[in-house]
Amino acid sequence: MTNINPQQDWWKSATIYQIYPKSFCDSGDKGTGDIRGIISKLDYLKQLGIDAIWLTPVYQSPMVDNGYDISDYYAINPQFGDMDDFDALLDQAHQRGIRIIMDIVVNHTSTAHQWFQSALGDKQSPYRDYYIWKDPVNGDVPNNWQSKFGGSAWALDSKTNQYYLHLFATEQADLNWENPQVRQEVKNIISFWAEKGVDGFRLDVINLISKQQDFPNDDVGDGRRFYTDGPRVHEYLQEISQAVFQKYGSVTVGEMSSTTLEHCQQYSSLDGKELSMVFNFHHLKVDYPQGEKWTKAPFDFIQLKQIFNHWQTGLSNNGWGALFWCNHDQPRIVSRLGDDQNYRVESAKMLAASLHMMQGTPYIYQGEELGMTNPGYQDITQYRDVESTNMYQIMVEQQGISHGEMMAILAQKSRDNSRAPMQWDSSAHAGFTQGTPWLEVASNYSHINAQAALADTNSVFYFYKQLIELRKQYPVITQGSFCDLLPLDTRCYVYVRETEAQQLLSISNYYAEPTQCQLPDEIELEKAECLLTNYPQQPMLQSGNIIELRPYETRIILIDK
Ligand code: TEU
Repeated sequence: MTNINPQQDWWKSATIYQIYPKSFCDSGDKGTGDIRGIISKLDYLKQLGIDAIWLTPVYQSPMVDNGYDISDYYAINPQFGDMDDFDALLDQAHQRGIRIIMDIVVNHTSTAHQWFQSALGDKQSPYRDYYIWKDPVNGDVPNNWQSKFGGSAWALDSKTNQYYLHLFATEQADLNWENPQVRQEVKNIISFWAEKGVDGFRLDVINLISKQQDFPNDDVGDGRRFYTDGPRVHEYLQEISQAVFQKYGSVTVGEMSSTTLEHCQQYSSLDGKELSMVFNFHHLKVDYPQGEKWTKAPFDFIQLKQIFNHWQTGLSNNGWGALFWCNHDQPRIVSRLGDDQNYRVESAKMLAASLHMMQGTPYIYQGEELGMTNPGYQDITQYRDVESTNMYQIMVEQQGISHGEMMAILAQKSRDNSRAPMQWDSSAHAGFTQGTPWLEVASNYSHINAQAALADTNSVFYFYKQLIELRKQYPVITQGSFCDLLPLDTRCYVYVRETEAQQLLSISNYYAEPTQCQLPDEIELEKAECLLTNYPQQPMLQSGNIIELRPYETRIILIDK
């Protein structure tokens, strides 16, 4: 059991809602969402019951990577509004008891940032050492590290004949954290937003900030082992945390790419020296065969359970994890692990319940609470994401994958699957904009939308609302121990959370076929109370400790000891 101080650790019984502003709500006819649009939907979010909003980047940016390429950390992108709009959002959210978490992207800046502009082509610039520069090796790139968006991670500055490192797009240059001035800039940026009253920070790819300084060639991989959870990363996080996060009492969540449990125990250790909690992505790679994202593949259910079990038990009493299925980089979960055609509502609810009863802080990505699906784009011109368009070019034009095959892969894996505009109602463009949306709305918006969900007491929306309430009501969800009761079951995920007073069972059928599962004898089902299920009728009869489950059925069961 985990001991929790509710005042200090408000985020341990909280649920956080992620907004991707460009796709959330356009207050006018630009075709892109904005801050005024978000303000107009705060009452909707209040009704859902969330505690905080994680706002993905709204800073000044050329938008090559939709705001993850920042050119001014102290200004709002005019596409989203201005600083007055931002202050109004903060104020309006706070008035409703909703906290605001800002996205901080400091592994890299946009190449349009004035630091980079000054550094480019000038070895004497005071900002040259803010970035990572290397001489060519044998007239070529310094090493074979690959960009996460495809191709080499190095780009040439022809004027000085040196390469700069970019782990993401060419327009996202990695900062040199070895330079103490860079770390001071980061502290200044975060302090500026904390002073404004922002409640917390989500730190983009923060476990990539410390690179192994000899920059070796990688003869077995793409280079990530030389900069992931790197040599000085914990030292840097402690430095920032002490100077800023601890001073302002900010909640923090680090996005940890390709990390390990051991590192995450330290990043989120309970002494609060580094961060409040961590995102890891291992459970979202169960449909990447041999680690390969760009293939079409079913998911590995047993592996999914093993990964959750490993992290649930490993972080218990040692750290704190974020619980999530969806974000702006991931396809929609109901299309990915559920059945978005025949059992959309049932499977969306099952996936939600199966995740939300774990220990950690749940994150809901905009539209997930409506059971929104992948949009099913069929033409390459419908895609906007730099990663998708790069990969299309690399795989079709350079590697010879057929256009049809690549379109099928993108329909399953592209980040644009989650970036399709939020579906508010059945009016034109789903009520997202009065103009032409920057990315096409999914055609199912006429029946999958917020207005329809609010009018239907059995909707996915109200199911999420109940999950959020249960977390506040039952300490066993935040504090209980975790045990997978049937790790080898090939259809059901059945785990128990336990405190001295209570047991909470989460029982889910992950498939479209009816099934049954046999619970261990020590689970006393006679005393059980069903707190939530996704079928409106009474649960099916059970004899002994056998539970019959309908397609994608889920049950949350409480047993008072
Ligand atoms: O993403 C980090 C990241 O590595 C992935 O989620 C990435 O999008 C995926 O591996 C590609 O297959 C963060 C942001 O969430 C993402 O939107 C940014 O593009 C990226 O950092 C760079 O800032």
